[in-house]
Amino acid sequence: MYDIIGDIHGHHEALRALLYRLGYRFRGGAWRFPGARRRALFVGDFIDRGPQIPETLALVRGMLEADSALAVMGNHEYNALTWHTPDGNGGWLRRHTVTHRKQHDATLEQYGIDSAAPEGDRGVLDIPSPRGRGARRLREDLQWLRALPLYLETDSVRVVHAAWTDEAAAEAQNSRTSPRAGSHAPTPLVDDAFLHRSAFGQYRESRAVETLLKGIEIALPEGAWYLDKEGSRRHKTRIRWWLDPAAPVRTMADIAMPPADRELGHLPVSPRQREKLPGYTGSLPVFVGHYWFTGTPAPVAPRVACLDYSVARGGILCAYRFEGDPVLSGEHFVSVDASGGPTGRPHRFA
Ligand SMILES: [Mn+2]
Repeated sequence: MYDIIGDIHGHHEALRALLYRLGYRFRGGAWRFPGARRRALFVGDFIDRGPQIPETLALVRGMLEADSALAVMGNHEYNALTWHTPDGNGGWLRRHTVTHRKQHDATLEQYGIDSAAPEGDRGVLDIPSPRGRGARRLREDLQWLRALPLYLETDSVRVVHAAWTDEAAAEAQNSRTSPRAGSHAPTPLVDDAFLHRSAFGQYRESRAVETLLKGIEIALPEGAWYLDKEGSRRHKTRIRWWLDPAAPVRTMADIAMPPADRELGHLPVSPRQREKLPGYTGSLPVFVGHYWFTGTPAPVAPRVACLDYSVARGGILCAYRFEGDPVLSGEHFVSVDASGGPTGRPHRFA
């Protein structure tokens, strides 16, 4: 069975403490569960924002190689891959804007790359051997991250960074990113062709990445907007895609994610906006990260749980001890704070 672990964002100490609390131990060069009876399953977003990004990647990679963990890609890994990949026209698949740079800065800095220097304003994936040890190490780590699937499905559970729809999963599967449950693919799944197609809106690779890694958004009514955490004006909002479309939805407060649910909560939801709400009717539980939740961890639907509780913003690093539960329970969340200290109710381990 699996211990599904939320967004880490470079919080290596918290990750070690959480693994320890879950019963994993460092043996033979990697963290493992005694007797290999359980495996960790990571929802992605290992990099950016936090203090020990290279160390976090080394730990996760060690577990994947020891077969004591599985992982899917988060939007931060995908964004890093596109940031560092040339677009063929003198730019990059992810534009090097101030906002994008700010999101990726902690990673660049910890790999010793000064992104403000002209030399640093380059991708490490465009040349086989970039100058500087840090740049070479980042290149090597990004090459490894490309092997992460966009989602995973085992016979008991589904894991995806942001949102599950059957359609998006099928679109990812038609491309070369088809996941193989129970294995870590040895070859890059997110290859150059995939990256290029996914960076432009009209391809199924792009639709798959948007839904699976970034979530589902709806356009706000004409003229409505809010400021996001980076101070940019936003005319769209992420929605709680897992909500039952048959349940009553009246206003943005019912369907939008923060901060739009608060700031624009009074706005009505049109039938057209409502159609964008897929709900989740699958029989396997789905675990996601991505949403910067706060408060006490709990499932968001009978078979959907978010494990991102904002460790990189003063919150906690959260896991779910999955025992094959057909309906998820608040009792199965296990967490630590950013310094690795235990939080919440004590968990009794079998
Ligand atoms: Mn994310």
